Amino acid sequence: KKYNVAVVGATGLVGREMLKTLSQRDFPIDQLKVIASERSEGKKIQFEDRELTVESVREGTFESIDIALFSAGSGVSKEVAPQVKSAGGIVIDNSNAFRMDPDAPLVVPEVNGEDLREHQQIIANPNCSTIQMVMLLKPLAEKFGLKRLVINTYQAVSGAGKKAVDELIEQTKAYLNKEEIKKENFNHQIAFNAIPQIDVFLDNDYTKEEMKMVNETHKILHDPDLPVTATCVRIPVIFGHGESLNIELQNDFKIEAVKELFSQTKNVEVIDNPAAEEYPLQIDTENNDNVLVGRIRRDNSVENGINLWLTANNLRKGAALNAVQIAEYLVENNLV
Ligand code: 11C
Repeated sequence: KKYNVAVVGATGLVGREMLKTLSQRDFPIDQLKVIASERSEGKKIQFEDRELTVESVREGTFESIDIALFSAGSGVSKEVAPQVKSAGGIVIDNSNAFRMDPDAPLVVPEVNGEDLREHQQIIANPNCSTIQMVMLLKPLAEKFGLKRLVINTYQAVSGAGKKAVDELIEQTKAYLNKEEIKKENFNHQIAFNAIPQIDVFLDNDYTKEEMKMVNETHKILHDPDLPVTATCVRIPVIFGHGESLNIELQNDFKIEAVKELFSQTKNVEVIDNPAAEEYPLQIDTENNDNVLVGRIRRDNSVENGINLWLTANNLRKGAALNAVQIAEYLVENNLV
């Protein structure tokens, strides 16, 4: 069987990656619609041997659509996703519009794919930095139990979209040429700098990105009481998010057993050879869909503590690939 698929936000960084991923993974597509804002209407997008024309949302756009992948911001999702649902289709939404909605499963297929069985046509794709992290937390939770988690992120500018990538490149050139640094997407200079703010500040002085990591982790792991705290930092890297995790486990463990556990976890790759100075790098994620983990070592300051470092491609496993994997799970389990 083949499915009618729409990509909403098809001209953006994640939207393009969604199209690429659908093709690379041979998703069974019959009709394919590429949808974006009116500004992009009429643009052509090549998908395999099809030349697609970008449409904007109109009456009837979603009439025959089985699955719509959204990555056009939460405003568009809130407004347009209900239209897909009432036309009978399923939405897989990459924005934060529905993540905390109790009716919307928030899913990383390797971690909580089973939650898709209860879907009510709107499914949320988690935040990129949450996705890569829960891929490691799930096996640890199952084998040793989780007690507390401290997260520090080192996030790529592509998480903030194409214009943010351009801004890093322009600022870098301007800095090297001793020209004026122009700021539009980031409140502070990002070239040759680190900015300890991702998304807006909330009343508790954490940023929205930091609270996403807390709340989404609770929901995905079905562990709403797990103590989690995060500091999220933007760094001048284009692709690939890095994270340093400090994890306290419930039970005692051997560090070799943790490495072994990760090496047996699907779509996780251990790169951990201090003697050869080998560990995951953000640049390693450009053409690698796995979550890369290394620097795995015991935290001797607490009982049952681990420190580790992980990287993953924020546009692929952190966004487009995870969304397509959700679609694949739906198809494989007759949930469309
Ligand atoms: C960033 N994590 O790196 C963000 C991008 O809620 O889906 C993804 C925002 C989201 O800026």
